[in-house]
Amino acid sequence: MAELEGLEFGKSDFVLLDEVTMEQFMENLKLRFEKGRIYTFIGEVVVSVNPYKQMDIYGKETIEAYRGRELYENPPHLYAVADAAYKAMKRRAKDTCIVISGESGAGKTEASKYIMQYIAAITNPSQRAEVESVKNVLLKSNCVLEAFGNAKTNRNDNSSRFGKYMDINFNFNGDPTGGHINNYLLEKSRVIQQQPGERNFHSFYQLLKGGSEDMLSSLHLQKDPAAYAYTKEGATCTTSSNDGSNHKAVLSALKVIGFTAEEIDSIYRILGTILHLGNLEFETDAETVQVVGEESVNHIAALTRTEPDDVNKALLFRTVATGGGEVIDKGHNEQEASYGRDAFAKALYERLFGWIVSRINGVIEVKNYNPVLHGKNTVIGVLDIYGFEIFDNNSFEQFCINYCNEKLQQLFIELILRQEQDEYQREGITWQHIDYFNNQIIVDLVEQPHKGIISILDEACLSVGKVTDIMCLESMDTKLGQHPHYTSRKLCPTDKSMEFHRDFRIRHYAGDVTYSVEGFLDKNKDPLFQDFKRLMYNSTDPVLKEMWPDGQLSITEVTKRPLTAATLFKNSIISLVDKLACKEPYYVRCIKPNEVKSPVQFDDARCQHQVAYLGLVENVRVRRAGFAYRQPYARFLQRYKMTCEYTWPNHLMDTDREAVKAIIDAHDFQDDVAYGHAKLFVRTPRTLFTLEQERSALIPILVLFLQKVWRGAL
Ligand code: AD9
Ligand code: MG
Repeated sequence: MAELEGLEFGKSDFVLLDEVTMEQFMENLKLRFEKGRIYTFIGEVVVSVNPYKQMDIYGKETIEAYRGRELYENPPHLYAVADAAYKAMKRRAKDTCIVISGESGAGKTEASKYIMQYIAAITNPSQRAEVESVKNVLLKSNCVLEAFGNAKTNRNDNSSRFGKYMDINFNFNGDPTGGHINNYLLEKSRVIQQQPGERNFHSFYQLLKGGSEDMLSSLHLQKDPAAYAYTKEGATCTTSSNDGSNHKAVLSALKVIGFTAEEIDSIYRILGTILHLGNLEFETDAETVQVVGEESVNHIAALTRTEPDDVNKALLFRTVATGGGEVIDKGHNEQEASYGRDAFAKALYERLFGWIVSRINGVIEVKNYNPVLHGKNTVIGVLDIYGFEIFDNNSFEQFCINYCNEKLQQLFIELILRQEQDEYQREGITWQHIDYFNNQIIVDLVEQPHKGIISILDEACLSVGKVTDIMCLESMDTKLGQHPHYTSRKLCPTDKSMEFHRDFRIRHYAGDVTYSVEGFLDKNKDPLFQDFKRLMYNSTDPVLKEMWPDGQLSITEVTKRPLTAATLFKNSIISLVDKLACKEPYYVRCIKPNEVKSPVQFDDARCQHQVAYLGLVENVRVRRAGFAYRQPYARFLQRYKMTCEYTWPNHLMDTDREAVKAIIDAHDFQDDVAYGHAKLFVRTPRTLFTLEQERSALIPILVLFLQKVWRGAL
């Protein structure tokens, strides 16, 4: 067992602070960070500070120390939470989930990987081949998804540009039998444009820098990312990872997962297509728009297994149905053609990513599971989703990401703060109410039907006639002007930090964010000409065809207005929250110690801001005012009755509650517990720890005793 920490490392659980104040919380967090203790508990919640250096705390020995142990037996660690979630799942057949939150660069993705590694390490002791293969695919999928879904941003060299929720399924033995990945809102605008100093998705640079000569020449690509419009911005960025070796790792992971050689070939041909698309330009000659560079069109046709003439036509024309039911080809102007090209490139990448995820899901989905034969199939979900984002320029993507964080905060409030307080009331336990900010009002501001921002955006997108971003902003001003969490420059003319006719601001739970409305409607509508879809559907490459089933519709059949991007996102987040809400939640709250990726700097103001908006001090108050552990009387009695002479083997009292009281009194634990209507509430871990130890010591003696009874020796 790992040694419990000495006092020089601060308090390993914030619940043990002398006084629950922000000052003491920050002092403890800083002291622990400086002493290399990056994890601290708040009861069952782990607070993690990104160490920005490799730590020797994830090895086999540490895994063994946490395996099967109670939370309070070891120093705080991700493994303790992973083990708690696993135990709840295995012992009590509960579906559990581990929600990892924090802002960009705070360490969520790294934490999710350590958690998965831990679960993989402690399961399948008998090394059954089919379970090993599931584990392998689950672990390898990370490498592939990071290559295609992560990118270097100014805040994080390996920033996840999509949200990920992974369910791991377990059989009655507690071994993984499969899983399912849900991905949320890939930031596809990055495919065509990046902020200064940022890169496109890793996959492009990995291909260019790590692809073999043969591969690159078959894709008609040269090695230099500066040669391509879509990767030029990031060509000179330095990153901590090695694109070349990562490319090899991704290729090998794809093979291990089960992608066929043809599929892998299709994936890289799609990446090549996107790079060639980015280099296409258009010119107008005698009022006719043409593509500059026939060669690129030929490459695109060859890589997508289509005809050059068809590629050319899709780039330059749009099929439209006239009012009279006639179908005509309408030529683009240069601007429309460039817009179409970029929309096509984004859609190609987005569908590729979605297809990769569904292909992985096909491999890991639980097959032939018979609950009668195999027992209940339980699940641990791991959520690693983009954290709250504030950039200099915040657009539609930040709006969606921050809305998602509002929803998750709401779930946290629901599950940890409100439910806890409600339960004390229900159980008749004396309880002092703790105030916390309930962000439901901001969630409503965004998602309320008819009134919320998403509804107003959708209305603008779906209305007939040209509605501009500015008109939409005016509509928001009119409808939301009175809302305490909404403002715009027009509503607050003196506020020079916003621009007239462009910016609006939301007072989020995590701070104020000013969004520029420019491009909102277009990103929300997310249009793609049907001609591109048809082009891809008619490809002779079965993989591409599979990605574009909607391409089989002719223009006259495409009448239904598709759901907007914001509504699709909202629906997916609501369903995610539903999925999480029905599981027993475990939380990892990640904190980014500084903006410069330094392993030694603890920026007090930045950290305090995060602690404040994550609601951690309130979390400690609720936890401390209350009781960290609770158990129905019958279950408590069943487990610990052997530790007390009045209850073993059976008690003679009127109720289980009285019997439980007898156990508590016999151990002198009265001050640490409270008696609810149906449950016993325990304040600190020490009580349970002592009972557990006594129980473990008694079990072998009892077994011996019972064996003798059976043999008639007694
Ligand atoms: V984002 O919202 O996807 O932009 P994350 O996921 O919160 O963000 P990530 O896990 O990618 O952040 O961590 C950022 C970097 O911090 C990693 O690339 C590591 O270099 C570093 N990091 C994070 N956690 C650890 C750790 N436990 N040990 C060592 C770490 N380094
Ligand atoms: Mg991440």
